[in-house]
Amino acid sequence: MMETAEIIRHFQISGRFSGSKPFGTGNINDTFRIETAEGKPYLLQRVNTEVFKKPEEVQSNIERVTRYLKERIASENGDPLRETLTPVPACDGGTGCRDGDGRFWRVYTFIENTRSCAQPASLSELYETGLAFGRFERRLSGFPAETLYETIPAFHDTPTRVRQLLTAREADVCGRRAEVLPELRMLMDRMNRADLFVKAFKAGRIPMRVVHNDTKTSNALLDAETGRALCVCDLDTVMPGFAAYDFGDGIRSGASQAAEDEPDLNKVTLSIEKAGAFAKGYLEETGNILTEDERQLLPEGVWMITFEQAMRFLADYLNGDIYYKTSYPGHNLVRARNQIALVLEIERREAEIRHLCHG
Ligand code: GN1
Ligand code: MG
Repeated sequence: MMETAEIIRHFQISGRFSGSKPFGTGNINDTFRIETAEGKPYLLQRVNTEVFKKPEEVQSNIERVTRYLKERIASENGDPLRETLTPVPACDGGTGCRDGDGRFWRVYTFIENTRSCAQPASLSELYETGLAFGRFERRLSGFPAETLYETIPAFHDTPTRVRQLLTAREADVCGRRAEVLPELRMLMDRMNRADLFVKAFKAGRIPMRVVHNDTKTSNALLDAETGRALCVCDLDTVMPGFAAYDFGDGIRSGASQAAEDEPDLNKVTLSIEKAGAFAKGYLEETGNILTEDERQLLPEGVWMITFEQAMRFLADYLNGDIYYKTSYPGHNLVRARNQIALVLEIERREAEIRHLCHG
């Protein structure tokens, strides 16, 4: 594609551009793998500026966090070039660049020989994915959280997500409300549970710490040869937050027996074994940094993040599919129904989920 060749010239890469192709499965940004002659491959991304209104602040967070991680990794005798992302400097300074249409681009070195949790995931893949996200939080536990920008306001503030769904319902800009009354009712019936973490924080029971905030299993890279945890990617939402959402999102995405847009709701069940494998990896890394209350509340994050995700998909459907990429009409509704089914499954398995962090 001509355009990516033009963009990549604005970054300090080695080698000459020789080709690009779309890469990955993200719902927000556009990603390309760039090949170079006499050089290494790169990862080029167009950051979605409807979602990230201030991409320069996103880049500032990523630069600082990856620099800090590289020091930690080196001090643990790890490989700073493979165990975290490496943003490539732009020719005009910083690590991002605007094109003539105001679109925002960035480049990373490409980490080769990786894969993420396959669908359906194996227990060892989930364990390694838990290790990867837990290690990320552990290595960042000394980073001053309050100095990071909030790249999406109220991102995992579940009460705000409730209000956003109510606003979408009232506005009903596409006339879709009538079609989703049962889904709205189901979610509204549960809105009094939404403030659990906000209340625990206000009461001083849990801290805000540097978290990843988008721990779906595809965002953890495993070494393709050894299958071991290697690196965490998709750092756009790294900011202060609650560990329980990271814990919960790993299980929401990795322990469901169906993809999050599977239309056959009979397939939407939770594997407690898989949830346990993720929890084991995550806790092995974070056991020493989490407070006792924080650890107690981790299992609640599984329900909370799934409830929140269901609301976000349904709100986007009501708003006319303006946030998530969709592949067909009704995609967001399929996703919302899938996540609602998963909330119900999590409620049925609540006792088993509570046990995940004990023993
Ligand atoms: C988006 O970018 P991606 O696909 O990893 C979203 C997450 C959702 C996820 C659901 C910035 O993540 O919050 O959990 O889709 N990211 C943002 O698949 O909204
Ligand atoms: Mg993302």
